[in-house]
Order: sequence, then structure tokens, then C-alpha cells
Amino acid sequence: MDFHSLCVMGLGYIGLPTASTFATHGMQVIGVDVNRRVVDVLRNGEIHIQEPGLRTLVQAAFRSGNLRVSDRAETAEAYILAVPTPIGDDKRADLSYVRAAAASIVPVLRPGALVVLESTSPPRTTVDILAPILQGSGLRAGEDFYLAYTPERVLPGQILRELIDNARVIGGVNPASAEAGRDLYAVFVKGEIILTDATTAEFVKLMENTYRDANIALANEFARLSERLGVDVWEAIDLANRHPRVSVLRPGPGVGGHCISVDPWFLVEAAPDLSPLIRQARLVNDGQPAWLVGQMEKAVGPLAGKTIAALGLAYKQDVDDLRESPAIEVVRLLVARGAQVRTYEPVAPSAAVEGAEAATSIEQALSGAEALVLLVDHQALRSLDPVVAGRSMKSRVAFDARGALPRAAWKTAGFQLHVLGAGEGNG
Ligand code: SAJ
Repeated sequence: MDFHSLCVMGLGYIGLPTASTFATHGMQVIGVDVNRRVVDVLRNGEIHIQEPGLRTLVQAAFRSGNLRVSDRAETAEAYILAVPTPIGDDKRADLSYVRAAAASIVPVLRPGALVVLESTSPPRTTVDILAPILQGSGLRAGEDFYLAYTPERVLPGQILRELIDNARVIGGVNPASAEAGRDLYAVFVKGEIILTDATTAEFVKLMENTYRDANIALANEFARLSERLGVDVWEAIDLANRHPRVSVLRPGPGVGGHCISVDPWFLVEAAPDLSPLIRQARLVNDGQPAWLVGQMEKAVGPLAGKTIAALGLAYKQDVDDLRESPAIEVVRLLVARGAQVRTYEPVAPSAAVEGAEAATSIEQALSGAEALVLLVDHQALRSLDPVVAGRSMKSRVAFDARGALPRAAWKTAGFQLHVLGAGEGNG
């Protein structure tokens, strides 16, 4: 099939790059977001999210004349749904955005169109939830219109390259739908495109992020064990990873972002009796901020009244995304312990946590601090000069929750340095 027009529902971290990339590859694209502010920002030539290269791409898309933005769906040959699928406090998927986006397509859906869901979703969402809503149009999925699921697999920070280069799994409600999906994405995808059924494609996505979550949980548990056993986990991981079939990930303050800390719950929700390991991995990673704060208390005593500089709030290095960030959870716990916390987030300078003071510069964050804690290994923080940092602080105490600070330099600068997972006598 040849597609000329596309309607992308949801202009966030996935929808905006996807819509723009299709537009720069010659498709007529209408990008839709129900948030009026997002539409206005984009119409003013700005972008509302940070991602390397995105501004240039979006500007090129607008300049090509192929991209328009709106707050309502329009008739097109193909639709992509890239709306959020968050979890509630009960750890169950909230599909309200998917339902609403699907319902808004119903009046404009025409025979022969293709609808693709990209949002990470619980298994069977495409078949059991999306298809019935779209069939409210009177058209039948797989017969009168094509319906497919394809997971986005791009890594925040490298979205634009991975969007094009990564392999794509496309699952259809029938083979013709998967083939239609392939024809659409072949417009720009250079990676291999592999066809399957919709539920398998949904499951593959959840497996990938669950695999990573479980492996990070393992690294975090290794860090806890190392502290107890007097082993330096960083050295131990380096040595274990010389084994040809071992690749232990990095321990840290926990797992954040809107993907890995969320998606495994979709599998737990689907079959709690069959997923104890997946659930436990989530609990280990969610418990990591409290573990870190506990270790800080062990090292320096009660935190109440202590002035602590918390460096980094994003969920991982060199992104501005604060969603589900374990760094924010650590700050909350420090505040709850009565510490005077000053935060500094170089990539998202306006980021703030209730109860903590948001510093606008690293100097301001460190000035008079009795300890610092490195929570995100942003390039700008890794390269912090310990001599300069020590000069503005009241006491030279540093906690490194990412194993990212050059230890010798910090110790030479007179710092008492505590590294997560570096057992007593090895730090
Ligand atoms: N983290 C660790 N230790 C590690 C690796 C990561 O503590 O060794 C932490 C990070 O600091 C962060 C969290 O895990 O808080 C997640 O970061 P990430 O870089 O592992 O993954 P995301 O959430 O940015 O992107 C993931 C990717 N999935 C996989 O690698 C399997 C990406 O390909 C997906 O497209 C994305 O989720 C998504 O949108 O689902």
C-alpha cells in the first residue's frame, strides 16, 4: 500500500518525533494533541520537550509544509496512536488516553484506512479494547480497515536515530493489517521490519522492558549484598562482565522513566499468579531510594537539620524527563527525614521538589552544604571539580549513587566519599 496522509494522535516523546519524521519523508501529516498548550507551543515554532536534535527536526517538518498541528483528529489514510498509558496507584494500567484517542478517530475513520497503536499497553489491548471502540464506526477491524500494534523502542536521548535504525516489530489483527503497517513504517525505517500478530507485538515490548527492569534489580541487589559483604560492587561487576555470557547492569538510586518502571506492572496485572519474579524486581527497584537514604544515615548519622545538596533530578543521565524519577524520590525521603535539601538539575533548571529549595546554579546548591549526593550521572555533574566543590561546602562529604565520580580525585580533594555498593573498606 502507498500512504500519503497520516494523523498522529499524541505529540509527546514518541508522537512528535514520529510525526515530524514522516513529514520530512514526504507524508502529509496532521499531528493532534488534546493539550491546547502543546498545539500553541508547536505553532509558535517552539517545542515542549527536550530531546537532542528534535527542535531542528520539527522545524524542518514545518518548513517542508507537510506537518500541521491541531487539537482534533482529521480523516487520513493512516492513524498512529502515541498517547500515554500510565499506571494508577493500584499499579493497574490507565487506558483512558487510548480509549479517548480511539473514540476521537471513530467519526473520521474511512474504509481502507490503517490504525496503529504505539502506546505501550497491556497484552490484548489492541484486540480487546481498541478494535471494539473503532468498530463503533460500523467498520470491521481487519476487513474494512487495518489495525496493528507496533511498539516504540527508542531510547530517550537517542530517539531520532533509533526511530529510523531500530528493528520494528509490527503485529496485525490479521496478516493484511501487519503488511499495511509495514508499508507505512517502511517510509523511513531502515532497521528490519518483522511482522507478527498484535498480541505478540504487545507482549514483546513488555518483555523487553521487564527484562531490563529485572536485570537492574539484580544489579541493585548485588550492590546491597556488596555493602554487607565488604565488596566493591563496581569492581565485582567489571570482573563478572569479563565472562563471555554475563553482562550485569549498573546499580543506582532506582529505576525511573515512564517505561521501565511502569511496563512490568502490565504483565503482573495480566497474570499476578504467574509473575512473582517480575513483581519482586519492581519492588527491589522501587525500594532503592529508601535503601540509599538508609545508607546515607548509616554513614553520617541523623539527617535532620543537615544541609544536603542533591545533584540531578531527572530519571537518568542527560535527559530532562522527571517522570517517576528515583532522584526525586530520594529528595522527598531526605526532606521527610528533616534534612534541608537544595536541589540542582542542570538539564531541567526549573525542576523543583516540594519541601526542597531549587538552586539555579551548582555553586548555589553547594554553598554551605554539609554533604552532597550525586543522583544522576549527567555529563555536567560527572565533571564537577571536587576542589572547587569542596571550597563552597561546609563539610567535604559526598555520596555517589551512580558510581560516576572519579574516586581518587575526590579523595585527594579531602572528601569522605561514599559510593553506592562499595562495601566498607573498599570505597
Ligand atoms: N538504569 C540503571 N542501571 C542501568 C541502566 C538503567 O539504574 O544499568 C536506570 C536509569 O537510570 C533509569 C532507568 O533505569 O532510571 C531506565 O533507563 P534506561 O536507559 O534503561 O531505559 P529508558 O526508560 O530510558 O528506555 C527504555 C528502553 N528499553 C530498553 O532498553 C529495554 C527503550 O529502548 C524503550 O523504548 C523505552 O524504555 C520505552 O519507551 O519503553
